[in-house]
Amino acid sequence: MKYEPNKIEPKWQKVWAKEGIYEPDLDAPKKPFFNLMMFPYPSAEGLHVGNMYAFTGADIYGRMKRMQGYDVFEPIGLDGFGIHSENYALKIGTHPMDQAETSEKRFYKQLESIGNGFAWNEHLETYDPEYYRWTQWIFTQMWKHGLAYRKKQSVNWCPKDLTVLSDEQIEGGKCERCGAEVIKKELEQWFFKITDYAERLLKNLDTLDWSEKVKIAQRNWTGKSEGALITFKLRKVPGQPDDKHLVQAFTTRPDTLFGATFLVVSPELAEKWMNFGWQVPAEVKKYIDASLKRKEMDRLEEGKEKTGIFTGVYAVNPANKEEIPVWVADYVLGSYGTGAIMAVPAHDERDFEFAKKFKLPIIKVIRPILRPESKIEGAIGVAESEISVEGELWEGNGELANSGKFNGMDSEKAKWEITKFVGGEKKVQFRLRDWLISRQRYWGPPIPMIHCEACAAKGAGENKDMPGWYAVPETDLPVELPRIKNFRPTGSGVSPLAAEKSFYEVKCPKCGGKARRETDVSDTFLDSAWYYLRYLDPENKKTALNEKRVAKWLPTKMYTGGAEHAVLHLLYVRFVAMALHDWKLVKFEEPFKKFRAHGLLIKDGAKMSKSKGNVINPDEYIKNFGADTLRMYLMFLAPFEQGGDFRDSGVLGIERFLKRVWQYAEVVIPAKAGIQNTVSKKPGSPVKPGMTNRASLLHKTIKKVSEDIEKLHYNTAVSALMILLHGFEDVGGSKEDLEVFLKLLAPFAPHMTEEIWRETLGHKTSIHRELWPICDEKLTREEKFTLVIQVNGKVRDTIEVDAGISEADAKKLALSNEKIKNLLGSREPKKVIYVPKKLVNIVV
Ligand code: ANZ
Ligand code: ZN
Repeated sequence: MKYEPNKIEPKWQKVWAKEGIYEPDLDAPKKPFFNLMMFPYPSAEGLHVGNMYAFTGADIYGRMKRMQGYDVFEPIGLDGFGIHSENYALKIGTHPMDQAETSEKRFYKQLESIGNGFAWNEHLETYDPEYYRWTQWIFTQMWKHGLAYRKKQSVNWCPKDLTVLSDEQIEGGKCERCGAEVIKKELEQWFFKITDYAERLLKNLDTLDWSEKVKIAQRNWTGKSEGALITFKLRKVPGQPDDKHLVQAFTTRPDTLFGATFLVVSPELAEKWMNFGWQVPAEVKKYIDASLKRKEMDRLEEGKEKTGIFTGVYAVNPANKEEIPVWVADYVLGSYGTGAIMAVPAHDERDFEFAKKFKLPIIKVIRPILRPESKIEGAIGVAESEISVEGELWEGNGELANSGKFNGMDSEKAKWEITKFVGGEKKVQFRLRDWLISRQRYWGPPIPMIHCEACAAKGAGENKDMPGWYAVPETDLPVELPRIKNFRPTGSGVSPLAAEKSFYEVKCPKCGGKARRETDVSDTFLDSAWYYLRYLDPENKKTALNEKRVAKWLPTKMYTGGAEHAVLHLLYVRFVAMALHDWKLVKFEEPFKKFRAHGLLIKDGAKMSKSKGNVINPDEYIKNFGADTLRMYLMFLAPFEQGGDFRDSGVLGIERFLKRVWQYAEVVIPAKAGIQNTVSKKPGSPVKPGMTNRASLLHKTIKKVSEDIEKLHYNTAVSALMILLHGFEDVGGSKEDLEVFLKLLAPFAPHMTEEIWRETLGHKTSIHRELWPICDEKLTREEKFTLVIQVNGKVRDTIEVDAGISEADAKKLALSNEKIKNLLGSREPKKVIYVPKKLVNIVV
């Protein structure tokens, strides 16, 4: 029979679904293993091979775990709300609701074809009102717990997508999605107070088994700095006290305060001062206005020439009472710290550049301490330090100079002494900002809030800081997204829903008067911040999550997804879990014990992506080669966490391999009848030396494949299987050997192995329900070698040892050898030398 994946694959997909082999008992799992993978957003033409790469890699891991006796739960769904899907609908001129239906069919059909062990019964879609009812419920809980608030803010605005963007959605000052230049806009927005959780989000990272680069990205994003707030008095006219106005600066180096020779305020803070009535000189206003048009992100660009302007205002350095000029410059950010800095040009590079350009005074207040050893040893050490002393900029610690009574003090100590001296306060500052949750778009869950003017006027409401606002009562959820004709974003800062009277005109839940429904929708990242919980009971009509199942299955044992979500999704999802934990709905704080980021697929040297137009559609390959071949090919490229370069020639190589597997198994057919148990060697194929030990090769392969899958080194697992097949072809193998081989291959080529397992070998149940082969360690050891033992270079004995013996063990064996012990007597060895695979020489 010919290998025909097009026939085999759909056949087994149906059988698996019918038999429910990927549907664990969610209520009573014995060994639960939640194998989560990031669900796709079905925006464009369909699943692309990059998605498939991610899902296959995650699936192989899950398949091995299933065979290792775990109840593996591997759900899938669609992250179908949001701007990706909406833009696509706009582009092709359909309604997002219709498009969602089309995409869903298409995606699910494709996802079925890739051969993953998905638990299809638990699929979910974020745009399903039964799902987003609970997304809205989570919003109302955030509100009730004081974690949701509304505030006017200057936000990042994409003039092309006509929407607000969070900082995370901007790359180099451009909209991450469409590449348009991001501008600033003042809007009323909803926020979640993720900053309340900054410390925990940071601290818990240490407990997580996650890809290191993702943890680093989260640490940087959260950006904890310990420093101080120092207050400066402002003076409009030099020498004339006018102590009504103050400005605070956040600094991580209060020890350098005596060297603060000017202050710099951000354009944002300067604008606020103008709003409070600061009569600003015309050129200064011009500078501020121009700076505000630029995005913060771009202002930080390295190597960018510093710009700024003197405000005409002075401040008093509280340490030495010197009057120092106040400048406004765009290298200071409005959104960090207090939006103002004390500039210490002698010890901060940015300030140094600025001072040089604008000829501002530079006073050194920290001297590097000469290390004692460099004083003794002379030349090199001293020279190194001298350079730093003489150099113009010293950013390190040291001892204080030019700092009055603090001279000579260690700078670390001086930090807090000086803070105290000037009445400053210690301050921990995070880079993390609150989560901007509202979007002025159509395709998302309406934010479930109602505003009543009458109540607001009376100061009534659920939150005293935000009178007039009410959460939609739970019984009224979901607030269904109406099907409207004009769903196109308006660009005026309001959602298209704001034009739908029938949508926004509601009664006040409190006074029954005329009120207005919020017309913004929530950020897609809220949809994906809790989907893993819903998978466990997606049809639940009573509660967002099934607490019993959640307790059994979570945290997930594995989560796989793209590193590009390192700071977006992965931080939000952790935050929501912590909040749910605090509301006593889940026991864990961290939803994912283990997270692994897969690499990216490259095509012709560029990341495969829709915007680059180099996307490969897996359908074609599945049609021509079968999903098994494509799966294996993708996994063969490189370690899964590294990604790889997609090439057609590689696909052909894997196809040949699977055809050989097929061919080889066909020879075993007689074994099925029980006539013959051993496959005869192919006539004419030479027996390679080293292949004679069949059992050893087999067990080494079991060990290698198991360990490699555990490490997600799928490429080398595949190589090991190739070597084993060679071994079989050369020296033959028993039916049992073939079965072991098929089990090891099953996670990679689930259809073909099932076909051979059931049809050719006649098993009644699925190979995917078989137990994973266990290797016999004894058989995996390498041969022995003769270890020579020498004393002072003379051979005294030889012993047989395992080839893989460690240096420590070899030395131990040599020293405990009876002959050697007698020879040495009471003499202590001075040195023991080991030459791998050869000898141990004991020097006495
Ligand atoms: C004086 C000083 C002296 C500083 C010195 C550094 C070195 P991290 O570690 O990132 O928290 N800074 C504070 N607010 C800022 C803002 N809104 N925009 C730009 N820079 C700001 O950095 C904290 C340091 O960054 C602060 O400490 C401040 O400069 C600057 F030798 O104050 B430092
Ligand atoms: Zn009211």
